[in-house]
Amino acid sequence: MIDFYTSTTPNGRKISIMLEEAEIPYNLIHLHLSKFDQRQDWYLKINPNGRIPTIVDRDNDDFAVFESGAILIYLAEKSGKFLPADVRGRSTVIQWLMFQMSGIGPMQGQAHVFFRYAPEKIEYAIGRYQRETKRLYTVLDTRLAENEYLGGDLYSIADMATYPWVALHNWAGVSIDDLENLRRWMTTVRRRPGVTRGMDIPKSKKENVGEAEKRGSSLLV
Ligand SMILES: N[C@@H](CCC(=O)N[C@@H](CS)C(=O)NCC(=O)O)C(=O)O
Repeated sequence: MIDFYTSTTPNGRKISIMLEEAEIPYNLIHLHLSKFDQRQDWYLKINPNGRIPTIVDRDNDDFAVFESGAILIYLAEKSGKFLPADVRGRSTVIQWLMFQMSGIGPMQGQAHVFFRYAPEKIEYAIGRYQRETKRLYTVLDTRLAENEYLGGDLYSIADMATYPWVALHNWAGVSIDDLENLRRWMTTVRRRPGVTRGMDIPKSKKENVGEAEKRGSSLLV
């Protein structure tokens, strides 16, 4: 059994999608970010970064894994699903997973912060992070012009990592209307039953974003 520590944010949704898609049994532990559950000492022992998501594998000597990309790889290897075994296929999926982890997540996360939450509207910061998010989406669009999924012909953990972020493009103030291939892929991924279930776990409840931001927490980063 997997203990899954998460909240209602895109990095958490990546893992709920994977657990649902791969049909891996898990216990859900919903952390309330606005109450700073993620900064408690007990939690820092399993996630030194004090953020969600984290898993603890009760069937592997309580092995803890933090960082959503590392969790996806761990679960793919454990289940034998959604990560090809051949060297090239595996590397291709990991390349697109890293592209999400190092590009889309951090850049779009900053677009959320400066566009939605920052008390001052700093045009330079808003423009910079929205433009960079759009540029990264354009890279996805080009990739998806010739490939059904990010890893190629097969749906993989790279798609699971990217979908919950692009699904929030409006929240970042970035349009995907002109990115036809990205929109086609969004529709295909959204229709998967595991994705529909995963995107609703845990159920959304309004976090006290304003209060949390004042205290230095980035709920959607
Ligand atoms: N690189 C980390 C990022 C995790 C992250 O930023 N999580 C956010 C929610 S999506 C969080 O826990 N925020 C709470 C806080 O900033 O205190 C990962 O991919 O796991």
